[in-house]
Amino acid sequence: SPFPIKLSGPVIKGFGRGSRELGIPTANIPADGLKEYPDLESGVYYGVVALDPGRFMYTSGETANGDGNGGGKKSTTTVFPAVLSIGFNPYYKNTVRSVEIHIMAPFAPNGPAEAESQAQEKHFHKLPDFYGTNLNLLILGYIRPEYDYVSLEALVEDIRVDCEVARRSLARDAYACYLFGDDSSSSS
Ligand code: ADP
Ligand code: RBF
Ligand code: MG
Repeated sequence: SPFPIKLSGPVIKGFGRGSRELGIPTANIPADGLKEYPDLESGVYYGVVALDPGRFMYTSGETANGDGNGGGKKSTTTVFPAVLSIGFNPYYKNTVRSVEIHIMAPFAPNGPAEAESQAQEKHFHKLPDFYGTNLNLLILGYIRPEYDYVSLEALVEDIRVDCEVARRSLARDAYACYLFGDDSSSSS
């Protein structure tokens, strides 16, 4: 597996459509970093995002495999679950390749059960703007190719499903070290 794949860069202006047309903000970073991965295909991926330290800190109650009974350790982190698209957005027929990341709400502190109910959420997460901030992305898995769509609604519905797939995938124990930190492995 080629994962994890590391990409980073300053958050730049995109096409201005994410929030306005789709109601799904996406942080765009320069596509230059893809040069190091010439075989990486266009498509939709999931992963984790770290923003500059101090931005959007939140406290997670426990590790992902905690039992919800308070036995887990608390940690403060700026790491968020994310879905992203790499490619030409066939629905919009872009001529330049873009890397666009939608940051999802942090995982609930009470582990998989709550993560599962979060997966049902319909609304996309909105943070205060952070243009210019450095964004570090770790791509952990592939979801699907990019498609063209008959309507904007169909595109938005698929992105909602992508978020569910990402949440479910990232809830796996093997990813806890990326999302919550892990003393026994280096996650930085
Ligand atoms: P652009 O076309 O310039 O990328 P968008 O409408 O896609 O504009 O909005 C993206 C911007 O919104 C990001 O650069 C970031 O500053 C902000 N933003 C707010 N919430 C999120 C989120 N959950 N995920 C990604 N970006 C977000
Ligand atoms: N655009 C497409 O044209 N086809 C897609 O299949 C597609 N999938 C996406 C999946 C995710 C998770 C995200 C965040 C975006 C996707 N987009 C896709 C990009 C979308 O068109 C883009 O974010 C908006 O046009 C704003 O630039
Ligand atoms: Mg965007």
